[in-house]
Amino acid sequence: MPEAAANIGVVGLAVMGSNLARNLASREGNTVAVYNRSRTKTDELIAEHPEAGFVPAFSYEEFASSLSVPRTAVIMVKAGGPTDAVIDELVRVFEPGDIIVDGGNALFTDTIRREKAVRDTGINFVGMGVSGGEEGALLGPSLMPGGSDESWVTLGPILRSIAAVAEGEPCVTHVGHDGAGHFVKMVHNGIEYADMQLIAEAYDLIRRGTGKSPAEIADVFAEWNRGELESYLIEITAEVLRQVDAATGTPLVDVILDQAGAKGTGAWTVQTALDLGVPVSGIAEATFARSLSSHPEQRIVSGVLPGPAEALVVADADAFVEDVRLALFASKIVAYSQGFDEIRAGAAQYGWSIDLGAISKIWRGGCIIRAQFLNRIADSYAQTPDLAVLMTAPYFVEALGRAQGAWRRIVSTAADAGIPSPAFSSSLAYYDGLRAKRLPAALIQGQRDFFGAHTYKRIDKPGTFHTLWSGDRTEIEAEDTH
Ligand code: NBP
Repeated sequence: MPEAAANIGVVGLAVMGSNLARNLASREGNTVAVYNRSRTKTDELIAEHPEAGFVPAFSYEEFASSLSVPRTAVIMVKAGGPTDAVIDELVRVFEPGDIIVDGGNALFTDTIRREKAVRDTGINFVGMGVSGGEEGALLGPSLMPGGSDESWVTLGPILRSIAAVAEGEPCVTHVGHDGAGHFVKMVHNGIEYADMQLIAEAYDLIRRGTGKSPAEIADVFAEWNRGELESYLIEITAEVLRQVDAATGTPLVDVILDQAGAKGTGAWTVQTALDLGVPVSGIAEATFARSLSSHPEQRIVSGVLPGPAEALVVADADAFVEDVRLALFASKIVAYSQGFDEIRAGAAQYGWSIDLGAISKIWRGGCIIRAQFLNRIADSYAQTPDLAVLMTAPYFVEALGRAQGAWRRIVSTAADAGIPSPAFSSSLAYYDGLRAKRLPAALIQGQRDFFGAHTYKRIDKPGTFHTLWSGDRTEIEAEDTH
């Protein structure tokens, strides 16, 4: 094996790593070193893709010596302990100035911890979100690298060359320092959970309300994909609904067990939002809806709990479908708005300078939530970079104004018919919460002060107050505790 023959390396050659390595190798000027813990995967990759000109390594020492300096390696192994194990090995064989990129689905706080630990060695550590699944890794993913400015100088040109391209622009940007990239990838996945749940609720309502078959609903989604809802998820939904099960001849969707899996990034998004105090109710409901679906031992009560006697039958199917479309669009705006709010709050908390418009642009290609309306988000941040609530941008205000009547009809129809629509209804509740001039939070403050002397503020004068509520006192007393 020639010494220092490769300009970039990949560690971890399962589906994501091998595809990313092939993507890198297909770009002009790249020679890619590859290493996997167990030798078989390396041997298979080399045998199956001679055109890639990979430089195989069978030890970390060999991997390091096959890379030109500064060395750059992308780790694509199972997140958690395996990532730490690989980082330890690379730190052992790399030198100051080299770059280690973790492209796995790491929790951003792990990335912050790892970056801090590796920094002391003089090696650059970059946590990078990678979206688009195996096909994206091969043909062009959306990439969300964090890490230092110094590492971006080296990584930028390489990552731009392998990323997806949307409207002539590569879907990669330097998101911010240390864990910023993985934070943004986490929120991307949270939005993905919400988007998928909303689409599933739309399908369920149309099916139960109109009696259309999955294939007919596939046509509806295909039609929607030609308008403002155009997106990868709507497109693949049509394909999933059209699929017929070869064994039974029935729509495949009807033979798939209705228990949704999850790998945890939705839960991370919600847990982090709770810590930051950011309401991401649409994402939370989508995550909980998967939990509810996957508890068969609880769902056995379905025949026990009473519900409406009549099944839903809508009088005008076309009008109902159009209402569902508008409800879906409005709820989707809420999901993205909540996600962007979380990124803004995370950036403030962790000291990252994140360009929200740039994030919306790099999500336009390669990733699962790619959608036409990300352009409208980019436009909104271009017009008002410090937009406090995304959906108050003029485009979204107009769209929500157009949709809100239908949205309300759909949520109330679903409730009347006993059809669960947690993401539709929580999105609407969030929307109305933001609209409300006055919230019943005032009563909650009163309750808190009553049982815990937690104090409250008044609308008519500054200060913090506590009322002596009980005992033999009949009057309400407020005292300024300042
Ligand atoms: P997996 O997540 O299934 O991980 C398998 C790889 O990890 C193999 O190469 C395995 O080596 C290696 N590995 C393990 Br397990 N423990 C190791 C250790 N202690 N030391 C060294 N290597 C170890 O692979 P994947 O599905 O290709 O995903 C790779 C990463 O990309 C993950 O973090 C994943 O979350 C992330 N990701 C996945 C997707 C997707 O759509 N699948 C999208 C975006 C990001 P072995 O062959 O020796 O067992």
